[in-house]
Amino acid sequence: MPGFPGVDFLEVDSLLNDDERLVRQTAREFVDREVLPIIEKHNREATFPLHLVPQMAELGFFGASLNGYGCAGMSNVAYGQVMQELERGDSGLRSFVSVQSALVMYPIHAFGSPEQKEKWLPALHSAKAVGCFGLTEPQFGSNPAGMLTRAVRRGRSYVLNGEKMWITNGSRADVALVWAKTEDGRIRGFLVEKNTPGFKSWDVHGKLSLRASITSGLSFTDCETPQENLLPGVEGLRGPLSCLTQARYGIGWGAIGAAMACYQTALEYAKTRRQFENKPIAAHQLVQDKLVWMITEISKAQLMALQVGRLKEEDRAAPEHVSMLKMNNVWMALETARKARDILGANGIVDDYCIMRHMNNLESVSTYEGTHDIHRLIIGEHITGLSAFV
Ligand code: TGC
Ligand code: FAD
Repeated sequence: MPGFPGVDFLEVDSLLNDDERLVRQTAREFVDREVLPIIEKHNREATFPLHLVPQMAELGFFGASLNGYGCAGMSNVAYGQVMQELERGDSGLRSFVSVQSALVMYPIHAFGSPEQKEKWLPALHSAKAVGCFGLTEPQFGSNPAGMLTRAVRRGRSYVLNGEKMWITNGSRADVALVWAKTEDGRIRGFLVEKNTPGFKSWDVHGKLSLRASITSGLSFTDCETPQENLLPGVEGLRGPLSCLTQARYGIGWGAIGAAMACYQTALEYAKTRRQFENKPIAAHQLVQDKLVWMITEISKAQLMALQVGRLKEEDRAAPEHVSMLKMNNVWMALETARKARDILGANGIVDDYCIMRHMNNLESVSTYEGTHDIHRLIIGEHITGLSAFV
């Protein structure tokens, strides 16, 4: 079967360098060869394809934009290309890499002690260990500042009590980065290892979105964590939010991949499906209108992702730039999926085609890492100087 040809109306490829194109091609072939043949089965059975994890490690996808500790040190744009291709396969696959890279490896790299870095970064990079990121709680999602999880100092340990919810890879993780308030009310990060007494996890079942991804709850009951497991380099909400800035950037690229898959599927279908006068539906004006909307929005999304990526490489990407990228590109992908589903008519609702799976996944992607509206308000605060949150 021929591989994915790409969607590149504005020749955005010409703005990439050779390394970036090579990384993208590697990720593209991996997805065509290893992911697409098996993903619908995993989605149907609500299982994550764990056997792909060592292969992704081998390809250097974990912590790909970090330097040292065996990491690939690739450019932010090359990393974005990987995220795009993985999400063209499935948002669950991109989620796995996002969490491991941006939400667990990045904070250890940026805020960890030398011992924490030595212990965890090579293991996470090679996927000998899997990590998760526990910020959201049952009562506090968009407003993590309200978190109830507490860490109280006892001798050379911290004792954690509380609950985290909707945690990607929570039950699979060897280490959970848990954000909790200490006695002074400051938010701190703790590396809680699997099998620590008092730490439990369970899986969320019945998901109609991100089915090929593990989503868990975590609970901490008098869970004693050595003080060496506290991330020393950051205090306050700035800690978790700076990790989110990294992960939201990856989602901004990933969403383009999901949109590309839906567009390509709808285009091929519209050229062969015939209705009225034996014309292909692609010849009907309203169908063309939908396809043109998609390719235009995908092209704009590519340019936005590339520009934020280039700013990031110069250390000039602000959180509000990343918010616009995440907000716009996920919305664009969701609208693309809805229009593509419409073009396939009844065939659009079955899993012989990827569209409905992407559409359902994108509902979660629109919610996690800051909902669409939270990102509107972050940008709104930036341009007006007035916060809608207080
Ligand atoms: P606010 O007062 O605005 O800020 C508190 C401190 O944080 C700093 N800050 C940031 N730092 C780095 N990056 C950012 N994006 C930052 N945004 C803010 C800020 O400068 C301040 O620092 P300091 O030193 O002055 O204390 O905080 P707020 O309480 O008003 O909250 C603002 C708000 C609503 C935007 C924030 O809470 C937010 O982003 N909420 C959304 C929560 C969210 O995104 N949760 C995601 C959970 S993880 C997840 O979904 C993983 S999905 C994984 C997958 O499967 O892919
Ligand atoms: P709420 O905060 O209750 O929001 C509900 C609605 O109210 C939304 O429409 C929101 O936009 C709106 N709203 C809230 N506040 C305002 C406001 N001030 N103004 C206007 N509208 C507002 N979390 C983690 O910590 N780690 C993970 O690994 C992780 N993985 C996830 C995986 C999946 C599949 C999902 C679905 C979620 C995951 N999350 C994770 C949680 C995710 O980050 C939260 O669901 C998200 O932050 C939203 O929180 P909430 O669901 O509590 O919604």
